[in-house]
Amino acid sequence: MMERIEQLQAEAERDLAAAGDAEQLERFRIKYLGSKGALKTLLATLKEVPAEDRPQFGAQANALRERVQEAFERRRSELGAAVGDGGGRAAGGGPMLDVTEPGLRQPFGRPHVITQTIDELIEVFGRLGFDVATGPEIEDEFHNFVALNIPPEHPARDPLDNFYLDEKRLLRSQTSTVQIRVMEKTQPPIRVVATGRVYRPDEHDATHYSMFHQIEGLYVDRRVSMADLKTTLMQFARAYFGPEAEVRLRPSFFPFTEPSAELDIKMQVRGRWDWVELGGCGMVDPNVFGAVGYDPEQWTGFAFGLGVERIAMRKYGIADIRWLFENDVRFLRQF
Ligand code: FA5
Repeated sequence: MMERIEQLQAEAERDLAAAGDAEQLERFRIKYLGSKGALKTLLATLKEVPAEDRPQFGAQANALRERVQEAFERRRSELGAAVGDGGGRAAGGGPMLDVTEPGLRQPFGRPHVITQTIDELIEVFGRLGFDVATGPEIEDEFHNFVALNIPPEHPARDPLDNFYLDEKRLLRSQTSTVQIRVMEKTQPPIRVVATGRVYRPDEHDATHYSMFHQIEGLYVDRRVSMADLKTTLMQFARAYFGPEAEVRLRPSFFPFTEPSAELDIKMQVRGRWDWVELGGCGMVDPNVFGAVGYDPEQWTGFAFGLGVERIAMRKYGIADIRWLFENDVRFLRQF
């Protein structure tokens, strides 16, 4: 048996040295290393070997196979022959390229449904003539409250109802801050929308979250009226939700608009159709114009601030705001 191993080694060395091209090399591979090759056959004879010699024979046969495999690979790289080893490696050890094989599909990401909604809203308001403005998420009391005619004793300024960072700065609780920032650096006429994140320590439920997005609108010109505000919001609702959507304006109060209203929409939350508040709106209060140095005798305007999550919930039939922020791709992939 041991002679058989030595004999096979000698034969393999001779054949390998004689293999001078890719074809001969492949023939060598099949003859010695293939699934029905000489080395497999040799190992298959193991059971005929007497039990006491079997471990030694097995070890020698395996060692031979390894030596032949190594010698084969050495020879193949010497020749640089264009033959594969069937394991995805080309001759010479480089990667084998099969141009007919289907490619690996990379999973594509997509914008979050809130990002998509914001893009759609900017597009709709763009058609109504509104530019886009931005402002910081970390704000000072002047822009979040003072300039918006919200006095120090107002409950909206309560530290428990806001995320204060220190004495003077907080995470903005509304995008109305951007109204002030835009008016500080521009003269009327103004027609802008601003979108972004706002923060409030509200308890989470089906329609409330502690971080959410708003879209703010500001229109300042001469002789702007409540009719312009109503027309703009109704046209927006019709264009975005479709003519069948039920919306209403309801009288309300905000320190920075007078008169003020809430925009409500009928929608399904947790299986029930009900009026849900989309946002506030109104005619810009003269005190706000005063805070930014506009003459309230000359300029008039309207403003609105709507909750983007609520808009997306109505548009896409999402019954719970919390689903938007759980990062469950099975949910998010639907949009
Ligand atoms: C405001 O934030 C005013 N700045 C809106 C405004 C702008 C009025 C311009 C007049 C002129 P309010 O606090 O009602 O208003 O919030 C507006 C909308 O944000 C709500 O109607 C709702 O759609 C959304 N919203 C408020 N709190 C939450 C919350 N915790 N989670 C999700 N959405 C919320």
